[in-house]
Amino acid sequence: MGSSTRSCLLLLALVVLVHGAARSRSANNRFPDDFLFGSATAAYQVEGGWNADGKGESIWDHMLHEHPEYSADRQNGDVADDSYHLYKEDVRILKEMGMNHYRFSIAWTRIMPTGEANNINQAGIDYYNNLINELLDNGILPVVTMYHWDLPQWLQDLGGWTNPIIADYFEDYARVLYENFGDRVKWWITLNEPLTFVAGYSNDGYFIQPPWINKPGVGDYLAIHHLLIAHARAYHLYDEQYRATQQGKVSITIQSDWYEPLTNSTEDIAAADRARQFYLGMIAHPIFSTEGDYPAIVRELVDKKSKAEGRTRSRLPVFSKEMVEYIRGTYDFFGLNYYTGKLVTSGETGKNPSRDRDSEVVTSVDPSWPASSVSPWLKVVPWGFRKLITWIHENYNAPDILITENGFSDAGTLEDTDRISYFKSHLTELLKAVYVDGANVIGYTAWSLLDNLEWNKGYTQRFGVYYVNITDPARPRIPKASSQFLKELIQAREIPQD
Ligand code: GBH
Repeated sequence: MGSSTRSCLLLLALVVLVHGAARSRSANNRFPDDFLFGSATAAYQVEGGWNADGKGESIWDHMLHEHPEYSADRQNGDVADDSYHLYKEDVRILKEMGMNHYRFSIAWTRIMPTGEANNINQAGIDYYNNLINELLDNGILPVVTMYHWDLPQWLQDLGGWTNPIIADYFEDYARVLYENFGDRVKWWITLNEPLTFVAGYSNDGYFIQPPWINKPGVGDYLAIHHLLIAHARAYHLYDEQYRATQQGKVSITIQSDWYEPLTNSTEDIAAADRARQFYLGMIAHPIFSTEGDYPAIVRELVDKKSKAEGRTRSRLPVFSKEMVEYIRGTYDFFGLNYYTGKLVTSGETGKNPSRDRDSEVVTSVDPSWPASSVSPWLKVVPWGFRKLITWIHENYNAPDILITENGFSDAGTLEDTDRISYFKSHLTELLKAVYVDGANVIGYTAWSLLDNLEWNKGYTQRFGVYYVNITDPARPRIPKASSQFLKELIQAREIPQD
């Protein structure tokens, strides 16, 4: 080959190379065509109408009525964003942003005031029918959470999640939902963040939540055990009686921080893995892993400590072989909530006994992580998002992952540039997990559509892309800069580059 041919080929190769690089760079920035964008809320945080038209009392109604002092600003969900009356406004702003889906939750007590199936409240069914129909009329898919922490107080009086009978009641509830809404709702999430709400039985941390029962390392484990069964019951019910005709998907939403080893030491690496097993695997492993059941390290450590405490049985109940099989595989996708990351080393912390102490890990945060959020727990750790997604992809058989929450809190400014950069950096890491690591992320749901009642923090920590002035009885929805950012991003299906 002549030297001019050679340099010609070389040039061609160079052009192809540069072109390819440019292409893959822009591809990395672009969302897959069928990727879903949405936003989320939860019933107690937005609906209000706490006793309207026959709604029953939930554990959150109960606690914040009895103990207004448990709330940072003495607010409660009695009126909240008044979405019970203003749901058309919510749909309007979802459409304004071009959202593909809306993740909202159903208040069990609005439909079944005591939680029992012999007592159905038609006004509650009507409300959700109206919301679902309004969404569909506007081309928005409903993604429905069955349980976002607002248990009927009547069921709590029977022990709530610590009573195994809860699985029967939850299955009854799921049946009512499939029967009434399943013709139109194709995305179901049984439970939101199990490991967050079971802390109501262990008085863990600073998150005061109902039933606020102080039985760490016992009550929370009972609740975990029974909610896994309840979830599986709802899943199998769908499989056996509804899937053929309704053809939707049923799964669960799990929240996890990313747990990064404090140093590269073998000890810290093992500690970080223990943290993932105790704070994510505890729920995910029984459902999503190949072998099912609680993670081996969880079983081993809790059993060992229970024995050393002189107990006749483990504080963590044991599943029969049949139950392990019954729970394993009860998912159609992985619902993931991500907010922040932690550094992990081994050590002893927490009450004795408690899940924290059982895990033999101590967590901390890196002082260099931005603490721009008003929520003290929410340090900005975007790279943890990618690592968590990829860890789930690799450990649980590459499931379809729907990000069901991700978001940032401030005190309530309309020029919410910190929220925009939070979204931007997290979406950038999400796309790395997709294009570089091969994870199957099918959608992203921003928490939250509206500023809303941040549980016992009231309105002091605001996550909305729309601002709500809760002293204005009309509760107008006012767009923040971040809603415009999401609108443009969804339109372009691409992360804007500076
Ligand atoms: C999600 O939980 C919830 O699903 C959602 O309802 C909530 O509004 C949103 O996040 C924002 O918080 O009281 O300082 O001890 C995310 C996991 C678990 C983070 C409880 C805050 C309490 C911190 N959350 N945690 S603190």
